[in-house]
Amino acid sequence: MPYELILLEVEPPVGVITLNRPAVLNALSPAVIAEVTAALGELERDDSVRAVVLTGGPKVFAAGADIGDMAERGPVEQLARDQTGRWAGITAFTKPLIAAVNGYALGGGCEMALMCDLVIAGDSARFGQPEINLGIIAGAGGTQRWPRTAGKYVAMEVNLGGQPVAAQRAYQLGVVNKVVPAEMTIEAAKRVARQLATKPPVALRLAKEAVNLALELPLQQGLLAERKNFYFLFATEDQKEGMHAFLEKRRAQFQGR
Ligand code: DAK
Repeated sequence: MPYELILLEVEPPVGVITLNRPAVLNALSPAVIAEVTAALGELERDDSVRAVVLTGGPKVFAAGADIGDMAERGPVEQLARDQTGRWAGITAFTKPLIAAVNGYALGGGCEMALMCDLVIAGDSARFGQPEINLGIIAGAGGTQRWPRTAGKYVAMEVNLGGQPVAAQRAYQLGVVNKVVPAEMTIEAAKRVARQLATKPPVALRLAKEAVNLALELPLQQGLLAERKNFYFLFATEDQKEGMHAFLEKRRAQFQGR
């Protein structure tokens, strides 16, 4: 499908989605989110792709939802547009999704990064929820994912104060996996993606699912879900391949079956 607001590249085994509205700092209009989730759908179905990088390019990740698009709307209109349903396409993606963040990741941009599985930040990255300055609050997870990631007090600072958190501090808070020089961010994220692409795809999917469930379920239910995924993997060819390769002292070749 042709895209107008994003770029989609497939360099098997890695897919790269780049937000592409530089004139408005990659502001996330509903059309952008629709393209991102359509691209993720394509990459989900493409067996040659085993991990995906989501980036805003070298200068900015995204300065949030499109304020021009929202300014005059009412609540019923907002509700009817089912933005939440569209954004859910990001968290529904089952392959590893790695955010490569340079510059501002604000509002919905920050929430988009927090929806990814790993975050590689350039040293120019700034993460924040400035919605408070617009008379609203975060609407795509900012009040929920910050406390689960960085704890209550940082979440309060970010959501009430509206000041962005710089890359290095975000790293210290555990909000990002790695900070690299800004010009290296996308390549560093691709490197992580290529490493993950060598892993068994079904196990990757079930590991991702189980870790995400940990944020939702009481411990015993989470452990049960983990155990079921663990047992299920003994039905895969990749489990046999992984264990035989270990015993035969060779590198495993995982097929995703
Ligand atoms: N929307 C629209 N345009 C934006 C924009 C945005 N979020 N951010 C920047 N721009 C535009 C600017 O208007 C400017 O356009 P021109 O004037 O050149 O035409 C251009 O991008 C360059 O921006 P600046 O001139 O402002 O650049 P600076 O370097 O001076 O400042 C900045 C960069 C990022 C600090 C500043 O642009 C800024 O504060 N931007 C707004 C940040 C913000 O408040 N973000 C939160 C938006 S609310 C939901 C899903 C998502 C959301 C809610 C619900 N559901 C699923 C229910 C998300 C909400 C939000 O993100």
